[in-house]
Amino acid sequence: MASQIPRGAFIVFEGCDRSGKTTQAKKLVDYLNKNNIPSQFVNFPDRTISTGHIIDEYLRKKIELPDQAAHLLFSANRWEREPTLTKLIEQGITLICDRYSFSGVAFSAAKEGMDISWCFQPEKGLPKPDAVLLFKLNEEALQRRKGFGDERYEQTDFQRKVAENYEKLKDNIWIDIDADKDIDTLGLIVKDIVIDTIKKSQFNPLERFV
Ligand code: Z5A
Repeated sequence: MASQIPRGAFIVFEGCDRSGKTTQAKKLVDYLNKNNIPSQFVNFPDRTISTGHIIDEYLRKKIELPDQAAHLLFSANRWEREPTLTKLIEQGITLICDRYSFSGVAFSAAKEGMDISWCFQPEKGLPKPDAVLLFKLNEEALQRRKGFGDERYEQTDFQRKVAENYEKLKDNIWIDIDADKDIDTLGLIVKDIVIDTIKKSQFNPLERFV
């Protein structure tokens, strides 16, 4: 009788700008692979694929788009990657994903006139993560990090609204991470949560957003 192949976990890192998600996600993937847990770093927006080229121009303020069109483009960017992501997870590869649908909703709904439930609609059907680690940094700690760049959304007031929206999106798969810690200490905390999630999810079916 064929034994069931364990699937990879799908773990998302979310948080405001400069909260340290990318640093931790890449560090973690190195650690997992060195310890024979096959894993891959993925990030959204993926600026290397078709929809991502337009998103890159939009974020660098080279083009303007209506808020709704920009929102749908970010979602389309996830749908463009979806077949690859699903296949990797089924093959047993754990994905550590730097921003996902929750960024899509939290950032778009921080704009005037954008309804949070409308923003979630195009995400329905995409793979649902097994865990979402929310990197939280208070404003004082954030000021100590390197400054904002010139991209769209890199303003304190806007980031505050994004943080409020994250709170509205939380359910039982979310875990708050106090990101005001040095990189190595944070790495140990994140690693324990991720290993635990990989073990718990490996024989559960991958869920989808409904
Ligand atoms: N967006 C959207 O609107 N809709 C969507 O659907 C999606 C995204 C998916 C671009 O994202 C924008 O797109 C983003 C959301 C929006 N806008 N904003 N703001 P991106 O992926 O291109 O960029 P980002 O995610 O914003 O990167 P980031 O937030 O700037 O970085 P981070 O990943 O949180 O942090 P980091 O790069 O790991 O670290 C930042 C700095 O802090 C760096 O100098 C590190 O060396 C330092 N650092 C990291 N960790 C520490 C600790 N622990 N202590 C001290 N210093 C640290």
